[in-house]
This record gives sequence, structure tokens and C-alpha cells, in this order.
Amino acid sequence: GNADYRDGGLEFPASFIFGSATASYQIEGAVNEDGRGPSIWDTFSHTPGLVVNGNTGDVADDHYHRLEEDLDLMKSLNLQAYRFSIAWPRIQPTGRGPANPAGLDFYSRLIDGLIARGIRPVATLYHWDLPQALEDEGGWRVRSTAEAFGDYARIVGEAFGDRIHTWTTLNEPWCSAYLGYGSGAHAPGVTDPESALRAVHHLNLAHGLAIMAIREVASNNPQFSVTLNLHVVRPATGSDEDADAVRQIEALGNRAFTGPMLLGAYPADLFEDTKEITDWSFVFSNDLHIINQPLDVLGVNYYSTNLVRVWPGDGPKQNADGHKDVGGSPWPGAGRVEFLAQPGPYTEMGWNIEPSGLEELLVSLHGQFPGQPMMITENGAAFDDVVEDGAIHDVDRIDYLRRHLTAAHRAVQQGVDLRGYFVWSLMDNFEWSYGYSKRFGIVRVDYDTLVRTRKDSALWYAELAASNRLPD
Ligand code: GBH
Repeated sequence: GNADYRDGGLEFPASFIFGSATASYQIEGAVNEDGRGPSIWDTFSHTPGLVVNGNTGDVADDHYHRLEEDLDLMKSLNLQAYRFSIAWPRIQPTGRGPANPAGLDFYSRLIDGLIARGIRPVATLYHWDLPQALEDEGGWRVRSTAEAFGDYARIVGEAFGDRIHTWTTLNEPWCSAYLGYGSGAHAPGVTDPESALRAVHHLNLAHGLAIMAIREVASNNPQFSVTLNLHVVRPATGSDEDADAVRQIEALGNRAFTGPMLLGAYPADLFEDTKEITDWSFVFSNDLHIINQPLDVLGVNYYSTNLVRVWPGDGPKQNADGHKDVGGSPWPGAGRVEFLAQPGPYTEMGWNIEPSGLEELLVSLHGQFPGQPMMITENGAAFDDVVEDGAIHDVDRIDYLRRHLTAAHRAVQQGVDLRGYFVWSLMDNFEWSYGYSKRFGIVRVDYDTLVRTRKDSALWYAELAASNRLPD
């Protein structure tokens, strides 16, 4: 972490794509309009006490009604691609049955609007808004949800398969499984270790079924992808015990997804570490063939690093990142692994800023999966932005982006086949259990007026996207 990571003037390959990312529930609002059904995030956010300030996605950025304005905003930032997610409950209000034409129409207008402006559509099929009706049948704990996801993928593949540049099946299945069913910090708020592990598998299965379905119906030879939040895990000491703590977190956090998806097998040590929780009998013999689909590009989300050791004391530990082991852990079976506080600086989320982790992650993935093309599908930071005379001089965000892009550039120089970078996020939005209290946008949203204002980081990014070169 001693390297400077502040280089200006660095040039990216001509084909490198600079884009930005959002997600449906975080920006759209209009939750009861045009036949949209409720999702688990509607239920969760409307349950008192689960989201900061009782915030919900009911209005969010009102993107649903401001589509044209937001498309023009993207164009003004010279974006070469836009990563958005499709809300499953807009397409199938109960997660099953025929497509809702109004739901398809909204995304069709979005996709056409992007193409008309020369912006490539990168569509995520699932960014956490599971139809509530499917959760009521067991959600990701049950196999039938993965099968329903395959049917949903076929519907959107048929509708948009001629126009999508890259399909991304899932956004961060780690979060869906372990925060949704393990720690309960995310919807549906379940705290049960076996449910979390069942969710891991059914999400993996959903990924494979979705790619198979779209491949059959899409007509323009699209790229297939998945977005994973892979963990950079560092040991507190050089001890064998701490090395084993790293191994456990890498198994649960990374290899539980990259194993089946890219290598066609779950890691043996994952089964061993979790054998007190489950026998994994919900994994059927043919499932790994379904999950192990070639990926045209692997999507990587990166924000920060993790520092772990084996808990030396007795009784329940309190981890520096706030997660507790009692009453719901996001790390089933890793009860003796402790997450330690890390040196700053930090973002407003309390996450340490460590660009070297991004370089390390990309180079490590390149070593594990030689020749695998990758893209950074999310990277960015929440800061306390100040509005001064109508402008937002978010120098801390520019610094964060510059340093991480420098890290990415170093990875490219080491042979990593990195195809693009998507800043999280296009605009301030509903930050899940933090509600509107954290701002990740390069564009500010005033939540009283819903007026969008480009921050200095947006202007900086627009220059980068136009020139393929990091501004000095
Ligand atoms: C991404 O997830 C999401 O894709 C996006 O929707 C979101 O807005 C954005 O990042 C910013 O948060 O072990 O419980 O203490 C964030 C990935 C994974 C980062 C979990 C924090 C520690 C959680 N997060 N991690 S915990």
C-alpha cells in the first residue's frame, strides 16, 4: 500500500469502455406504477427500523419519470456504456407468468435511448429486487426461484436480445446470500446460516440457467457476464492460524462463486468448513454443468480491503466492520474469524481507501483464471458533499477515482485483460440499509426537488471518458 497511485496522464487502451452504473430499486421510484409488483426491498424498507431514517425506494431519484433527462445527462458525461438493472417485479409482478408489457416498455425505451446516444447498454438481470411473491415461496433458499429466474431471463432475452451489449446475470450474489439470509442486513432480513448457503447455490444455479436461456433467444451475439464483489483479504500476522482465516473468507466470499461459475466445482474446503451447518444436499449432480458457463467478461466490484485474524478470546466477538456473530453473521461457519479495523483514510461508509487492493485483486484473478477478460463493474465512494454556490467540489471523490483508475492501469500493464470501468454511481441514490444518508453519485440529487447537479467528479470523469486518459 505504499505506492502513490496518483498518476495523471495515464492512457487506457482505445477500446477501453468508461461507463457508470446504477440499480433499479436504488433510482427508479414509481414502485406502484404500471403493474410493478412488490419486491423484497419494498417489504424490507417499509419495515420500521431496518433502513436509516425510515427511507424507502418509493420515489428514489424518480428515474422512472425522468428517463429522457437522465439519458441526456449520461450523454453530457460522454459515457460509453451504462450499466443498469432490470427490476424483475416490473417484468413479472409475482415472479412468474406472462410479461407485463408496461414493464418491458420502460426498459425498451431506456435501451433505445442509450443506443440513440451511442451508449452501450449493459443490463443486470438481478440487483437484489426479488419479487416478494417468490420470497413467500422460500426465496433464494429454494430451487424453484432459480428456475423462475431462468424463465424471467428468457422473457427479457426475447424482448431485448437484439439490443443488449452485455448481459450480467447477478449483481453481487455474496450480498444476496449472506446479507439477505445470513446477517439479515439486507432484504429479506433472514438470519440463518443454512439459508445463506442454500441461497449461494440457488443464486449460482440461477446464473447458469439465465445464460442458457438468453443464449437460446438473443440474436446479436451478446456478451455474458456476472458481477461479483470479490474480497481482498489480508492476514493480521504471518501466523498459520491467520492464513487459515484468510482461506476461510476467500472460500465463502470468493471461491463459492468463482469455483462453480469458472471452474465447474465448489471448493472442497468450503464444504468442509460448513459441514456443521449443511450437507449441501441441495446441490444436484447436473447443477455444476449448468452453472459453469463460459463468461465473455467477469464483472468485478471493488471498494475496499479486509483484514482478518483468528479471534483469540472467548465468547462472541465484535468485528470492526460492525457485523456480529450472534444473531446473524454474513460468514457462516467462520465464527472464529475476526475482521479488524484498518488504517485510514476512510470514505463516509467507514471503508478504508486502499487502491492497491484493486491492483492486487485484478492481478490475482488474472493468475487464477488466465485469459479471462474482466471489467470493473463498480468502484466509487460516498463522501459528505458540500454544495457551494450551486457547485459540488468533491475533490475527495476525484482523488478516490483517480487512485483506483491508476491501480487498474497498473493491472493492465501486468497483462490483465481489463475491458472497462463503471463508476458507482451515476447519481446519488437509495444506499440500501443506509437509505439516502450516503451519497455515491458523480451527480448530486437534491431529494427535495429531485434536481440533478453534476459534481466536479462528473466533469472530471467526462473528460476522462472523452480522452481515455486520466486528467492531470
Ligand atoms: C455495492 O455493494 C452494490 O452493488 C451497490 O448497489 C451499492 O450501492 C454499492 O456497492 C455501494 O455500497 O460484512 O456486512 O459488514 C456494496 C458491497 C459488500 C461492501 C459488503 C461492504 C461489507 C458488509 N458491500 N461489504 S458487512
